Amino acid sequence: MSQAASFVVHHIPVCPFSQRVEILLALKGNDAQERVRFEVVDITRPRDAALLAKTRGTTALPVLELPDGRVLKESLVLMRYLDEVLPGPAVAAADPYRRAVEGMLSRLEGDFVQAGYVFVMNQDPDRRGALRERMLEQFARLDAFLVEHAPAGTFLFDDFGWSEAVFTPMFMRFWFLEYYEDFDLPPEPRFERVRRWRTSCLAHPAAQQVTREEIVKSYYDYALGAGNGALPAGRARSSFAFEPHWRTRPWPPRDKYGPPPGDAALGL
Ligand SMILES: N[C@@H](CCC(=O)N[C@@H](CS)C(=O)NCC(=O)O)C(=O)O
Repeated sequence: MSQAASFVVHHIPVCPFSQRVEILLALKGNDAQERVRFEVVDITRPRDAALLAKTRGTTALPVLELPDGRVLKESLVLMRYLDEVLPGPAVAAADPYRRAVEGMLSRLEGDFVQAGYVFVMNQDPDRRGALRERMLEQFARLDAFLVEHAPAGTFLFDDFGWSEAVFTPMFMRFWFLEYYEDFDLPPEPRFERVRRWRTSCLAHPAAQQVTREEIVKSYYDYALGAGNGALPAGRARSSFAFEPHWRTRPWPPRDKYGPPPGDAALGL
C-alpha cells in the first residue's frame, strides 16, 4: 500500500468474505492494490466504538470506507464497487450475458456457505449424516450449473474471474470440513465438474492469501459450535486470537465430538 491509498477495508484476515476482496484486488493488479489499505479487526475483542459508529452498529466485516467517509458493506457489493472504480482489468465479465451467468452463480453462494458453516458448527453426532448430504447437494448444484454453462472448461469462463473470486474463499474454508468432519467429495460423476473447478480455483496464484493450516487452527472454535470469536465453554482464549500466532500452535484434535482440550493444550 502506498501514499496513494484512498480506500480502507476493515477486515478479519482469515475471513472468507474479506478474502473475496483481496482476490479481486490481486486480479486487478498493483495499481488497484495500492489504492486500498486493510485495517485489521480482532473479533476476539470488543469492537472499536469508532468503527461501530461508522457502521451504525453492525459488526459484520468486511466494511469499505470511501475517501469521503461513506461506508459500504457486504463482500459482493464491495467487490462490484472496487472492480468498477479502481484501475486495472475488469474482473466481472464485460459481456452482459456472461455477467448475468456470473450473477446466477453468485446467487448460489448463500446456501453453499450456510450448509458448510452449519455442518462445521454442528455438535450433534446424529445430525452428521444429514448435514453431509446437505453439503453434497450444494456441491451437486454447483456442478449442475457448471455443466450447463461451462461443460468443457476449467473455470466458468476463460480464466479465473468473478465467480472464482466469490467461491474460492469458501472452498478454502471448507478445509475445516475435511479436517473436522472427514468430509470430501465422493468420486461420483455428479461432482466431476465442480471438483475440476475447485481444484483449479484452489491452485490459482491470486487466491493464496490463507493456508489450510491457518484455517484449520483458526476455525477450531467453530468446530466446537462457537463462531465469530465467541468462547467455547471452559476456555479463556479464542482460536481466532492473533497471539500466540497460529503457526506456533499444535494442530487441534480432529475429533470435534470428543472431550475438548483447554487453552494450554491448544497452544493459546
Ligand atoms: N454477508 C456478509 C458476511 C460477512 C461476515 O459474516 N463476516 C464475518 C467474518 S467471516 C464477521 O464479520 N463476523 C463478525 C461479526 O459478525 O460480528 C458479507 O458477504 O460480507
